[in-house]
Amino acid sequence: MEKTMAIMRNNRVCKLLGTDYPLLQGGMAWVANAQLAAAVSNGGGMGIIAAATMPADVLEQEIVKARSLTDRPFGLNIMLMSSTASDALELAAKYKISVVTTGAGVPGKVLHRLKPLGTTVIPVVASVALAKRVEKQGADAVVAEGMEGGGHIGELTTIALVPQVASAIEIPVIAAGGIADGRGVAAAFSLGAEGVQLGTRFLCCEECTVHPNFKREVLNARDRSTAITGQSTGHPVRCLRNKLTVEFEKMEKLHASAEEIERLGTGKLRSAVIDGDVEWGSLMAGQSAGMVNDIRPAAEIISGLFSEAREVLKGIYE
Ligand code: TUI
Repeated sequence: MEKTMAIMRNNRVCKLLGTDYPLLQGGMAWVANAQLAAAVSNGGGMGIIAAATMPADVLEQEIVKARSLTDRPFGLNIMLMSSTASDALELAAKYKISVVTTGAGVPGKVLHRLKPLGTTVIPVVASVALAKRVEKQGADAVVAEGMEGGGHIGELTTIALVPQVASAIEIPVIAAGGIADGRGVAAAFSLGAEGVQLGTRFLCCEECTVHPNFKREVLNARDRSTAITGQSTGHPVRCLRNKLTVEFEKMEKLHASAEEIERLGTGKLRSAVIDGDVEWGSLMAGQSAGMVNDIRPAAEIISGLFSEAREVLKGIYE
């Protein structure tokens, strides 16, 4: 690793996370398990286990497994809309997880419970208002996630959100949404971010256990391969287009009830990730899927992102 890279020297995110690179892996539900988190942490980033809807005993096993796979710190993502969020919170406390990210909601409870224990808490935000609120509540940094990202998303794009959040708060901002290569990393730093979070790129790393059919769909994706569904229910989700997203679109056009629409989505992420059902499963992925064209080890992806970012930034100023 080149220790002299300017964006890593005295970088507040590296210091906060205790990592070589200012990079977090996205907390992808059903995907971000111990194996992926350990691979990212071993590669010099911050690997994250997604608690998502995991029952407490399964999550506990993943935490123990990750500890056996890496000596480096790893984190836990708590999806605030999940019914198992409070179990995940207690496990984060029990295992003294060093870094906790939150998503899809307002993380007041998480901050209140974990800050006194010394946990580094990094909420994912999709607005300036929430960024300011969590800073006041003691958050250590925020991930500002644009709607280019996969899964549950907000309204603003990364290019509009990140600089507005960076101007509004003092704590470090980590950019997410649409970043999958060194050009995206360079852009994020230009927008005022001091770190990046990537999800979709890590779907196609060697250590990711997502079903090979899902990986193939990401590799085959183009610029317009994703769609947003669930806007009418207030829970917009970005996925790769397939029979499921077409059915969602039909139902939303017919003004189906929120319950009917939510019912159509139930269990579909699991069937995509575990069973490899690429027709009717929920292929949550971001717009950067069109840039993901190979399957490489996580460590190689991470070092490549930052060496490419360096070349991009050097090239612009030469
Ligand atoms: O959380 C995510 N992405 C996710 S969670 C997830 S699990 C899932 N499974 C089945 C169906 C739906 C979801 C899949 N993808 N990203 C972090 C994120 N958080 N993006 C946007 C937000 C967000 C949005 C609004 C955070 C806070 C928020 O606050 C609302 C408010 O009142 O300000």
